Amino acid sequence: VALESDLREALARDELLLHYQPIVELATGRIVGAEALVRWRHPVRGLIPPMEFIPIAESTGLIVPIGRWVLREACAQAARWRAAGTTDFRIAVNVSAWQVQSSELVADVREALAHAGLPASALSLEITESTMLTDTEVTLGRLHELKALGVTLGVDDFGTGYSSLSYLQRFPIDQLKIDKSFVDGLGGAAHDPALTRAIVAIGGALRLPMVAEGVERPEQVEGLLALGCELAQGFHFARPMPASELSARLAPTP
Ligand code: G
Ligand code: G
Ligand code: MN
Ligand code: NA
Repeated sequence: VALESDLREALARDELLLHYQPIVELATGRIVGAEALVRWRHPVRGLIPPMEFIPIAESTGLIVPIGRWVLREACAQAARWRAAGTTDFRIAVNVSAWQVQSSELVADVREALAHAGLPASALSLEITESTMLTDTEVTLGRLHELKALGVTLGVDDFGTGYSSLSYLQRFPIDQLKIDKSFVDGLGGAAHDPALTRAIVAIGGALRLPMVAEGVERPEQVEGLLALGCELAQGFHFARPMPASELSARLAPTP
């Protein structure tokens, strides 16, 4: 309860911040984008990870203003990186099921893009597979509204939803983010890559670009390339980091 009232003040007190985890083109190693990941610098408890406060934000409705701030901040930063020379840089922002249910999401996305001067094609919204499987009428309508803005829609944690894949054909999806649990199965004698191969094959069959999540070992890079996956993120490349650190690692778009 204490944390909840603190969270109400966190935005006004400027206590939220974003870290950015690079998204890398596997064939070249070049950073072509990043996923924005929110953190809360609590005055007493220190840095609080999203797993601990996003659920509170959702149950209190604070996710709407917090999500609005995340979109604004991430789009503004992406526009700066593009202006500095990484002209094809793309930013991925997580959007929870609660945000998709909110009628304010579409206007918030539109305003964040306009305020930053960022083209919609440079923004990818990550929507978890479980969101796709709930409240499908509202979800379907919302995703079409977002799609109409020109943003990329990506399925986060792809492969973990297991109950139905039919949403892939009904929803206007542009990209799949392969869940870490499947990437773990690549490289190393103890692992069986059969499931990973099957998951990547689904993306291939639907002609959807794929981003592998949670790449931790060099052998996984080879395995993903062999399967036809072109983009990845994970500790093997870089951990989530402050904007200033990512600035130092970016190269101009060739
Ligand atoms: O690094 P990590 O602990 O940052 O992130 C944990 C999870 O928190 C991510 O899987 C993501 O789903 C969620 N998350 C991170 N940032 C955001 C955000 O800005 N909005 C929402 N809704 N979820 C986020
Ligand atoms: O659910 P979402 O995909 O948005 O989760 C991103 C989360 O995964 C963040 O908490 C991030 O810190 C974490 N993460 C990113 N790369 C790796 C990795 O290589 N290994 C592990 N264990 N976690 C990772
Ligand atoms: Mn994500
Ligand atoms: Na994920």
